[in-house]
Amino acid sequence: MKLLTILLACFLISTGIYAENGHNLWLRAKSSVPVEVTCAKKSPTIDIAINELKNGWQGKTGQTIELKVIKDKLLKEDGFRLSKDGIQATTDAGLLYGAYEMLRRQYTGQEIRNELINPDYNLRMLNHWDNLNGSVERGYAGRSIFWHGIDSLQVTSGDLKLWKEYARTNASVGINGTVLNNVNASPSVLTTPVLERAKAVADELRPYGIKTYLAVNFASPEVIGGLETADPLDPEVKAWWNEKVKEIYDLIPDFGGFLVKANSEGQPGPQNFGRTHADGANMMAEALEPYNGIVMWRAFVYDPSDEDRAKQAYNEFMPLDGQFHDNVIIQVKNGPIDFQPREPFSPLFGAMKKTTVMPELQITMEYLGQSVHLVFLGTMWEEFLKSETWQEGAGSTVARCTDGSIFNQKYSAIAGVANIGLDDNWCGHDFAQANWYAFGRQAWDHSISSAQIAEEWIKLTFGPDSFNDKEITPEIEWNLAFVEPVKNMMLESREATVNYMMPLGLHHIFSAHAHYGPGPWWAPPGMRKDWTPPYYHQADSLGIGFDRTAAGSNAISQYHEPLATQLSNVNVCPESLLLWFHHLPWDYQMKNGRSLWDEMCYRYDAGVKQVRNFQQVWDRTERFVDPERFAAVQHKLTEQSMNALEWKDACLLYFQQFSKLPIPYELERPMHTMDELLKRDRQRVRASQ
Ligand code: BDP
Repeated sequence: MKLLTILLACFLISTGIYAENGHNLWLRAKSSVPVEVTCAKKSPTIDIAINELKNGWQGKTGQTIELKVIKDKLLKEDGFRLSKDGIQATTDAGLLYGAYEMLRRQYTGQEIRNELINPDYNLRMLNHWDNLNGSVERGYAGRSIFWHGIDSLQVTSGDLKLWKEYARTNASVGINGTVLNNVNASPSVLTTPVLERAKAVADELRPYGIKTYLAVNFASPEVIGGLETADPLDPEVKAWWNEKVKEIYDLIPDFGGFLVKANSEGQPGPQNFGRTHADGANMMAEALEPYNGIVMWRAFVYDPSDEDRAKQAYNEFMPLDGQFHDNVIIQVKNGPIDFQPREPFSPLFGAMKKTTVMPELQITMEYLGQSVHLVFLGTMWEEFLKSETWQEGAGSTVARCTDGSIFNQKYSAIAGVANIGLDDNWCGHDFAQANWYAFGRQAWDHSISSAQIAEEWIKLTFGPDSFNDKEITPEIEWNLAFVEPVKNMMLESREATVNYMMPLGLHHIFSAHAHYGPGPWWAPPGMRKDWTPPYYHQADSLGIGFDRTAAGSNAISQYHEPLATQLSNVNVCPESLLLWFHHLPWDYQMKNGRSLWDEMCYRYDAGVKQVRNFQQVWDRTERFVDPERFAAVQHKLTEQSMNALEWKDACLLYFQQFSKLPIPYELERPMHTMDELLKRDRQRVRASQ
């Protein structure tokens, strides 16, 4: 029977008729040639490195590669020295990263020469927003890979297999930490049976150099500990956390630490007891300190006050700068509002000079078309990491303000909210895998270009083995007719999404809570103002945009000079962020001579056209892609194209009620009516409730 299955599989592969579900991500098995790999040291991690090299070797046949653990002051913990005939590192994990780098270069045709390669951030981690019941907050790729419910904590062989694949995938791009559960954390995560399952995950991840972390609920001592308070200064509360931390380390000796969402969107926190974020974070930090554990304390805080939401995190955290223990890291979302298609960087980066700050990116595309739209986020993160803060003079990019090269800090870290679930292809959309890949690559090397990342990912994820047409002459044709156009599509995709959703600095004009379709009108009676789009776009008969200059909310003053002055000056402020910072009349003249209204119409129209062009680009690639992935992507692009048109029509027809101006006659006319769009929106809102 087994033989029969193997024969059948061989037949299907040789005829090209096999199902390709994308499960192998960028680690598709390639035919390899023999290689000798030696290492004087033995460990589970080194065994993995040796096997990976043996199974994937594309270099000279019969070559000998030496892996060596050395002492070297220039190497960081995970760094390595690469050469044609070996890898040297100070740690086993460094050797493993070196092995993956060597293979990546072989597969993608990059040169292997003598080089010292260190990661830019020490802690490169995924944050899973997975709930213990198995659902995933803002997850668009199926249910949780870690949790199946509080009554199903027993670990199965299927779990172990999946966790191992997950660990390997992460290690291959340098990710070395993972938070197993949602920041909206259930107190039950700290109960013993749940911790035992977390231990099982940690055991699978460890050989791949990955540490396990948990998100915890600040009220845990009350909810599961039976105490009367969770006041961080209460001795019993402290003792409870100390005990809990000890229990965790008994199970998971290399446990990484806690991630905490406190006093944010209704979550409990130290302020419930009249204490500060610093009091809360430091109390946990003290419990973790003896084990070298860390606390990642989130700065995603805002209240429905009269203060501009974009200013609130800065207002709350800046006065605390210098008060946090050195094993506390403040985790700050890339932008000051919330993972929008485009935001300026949060002014907290570089401003907190005596506190370690880490960026939080969102890999799962809550606000960028979820797992339906093809949006490569590498470009967005590159723009963010390379943003100039001016905090310590020229060259103080966000990346350098957080990687430890400017400020003296014990840790440097970056996190991405994972887009991973139980779907066969892990991420829902085949191209969403590229964002997991990009996050790892940029966390390791924040100066790498998104173009390089896209090219690597394409070459690793598709390739001659998945050609539909076996007559293709690989290299030349593949590069010109597949790699290049697909790469260009990826590199353009985020800007296209900004164009058809929220061009020129518009933000948060989604409908209701699903954050998917357009809803610039959405403001049900009684709803918190800062949860409704009109709060953000401020459209009226005079114009549109959020005035954040001194005449408005003055959020601009939170940025360092000369940036603050540049942003305040409407003639200098980048047009891509114009309506983020300024409320402007409909006839305001743009640099290209068009009125603001006309330019908005052109941008929305351009976004729709860009996606239609992506459909053409993709359809032309059919020969190069296995039928399954080709059809899946084609199908999603069709939906994206329809959605883009809906976004354009909804936003233009809605804003036109204020501008009272025609859509330039040379542009395509709306294909929907306002009534139709409102009806569709109501249906969606009902469905999501
Ligand atoms: C928002 C999400 C919400 C998260 C929150 C957070 O809509 O689901 O809980 O961010 O980051 O973007 O805490």
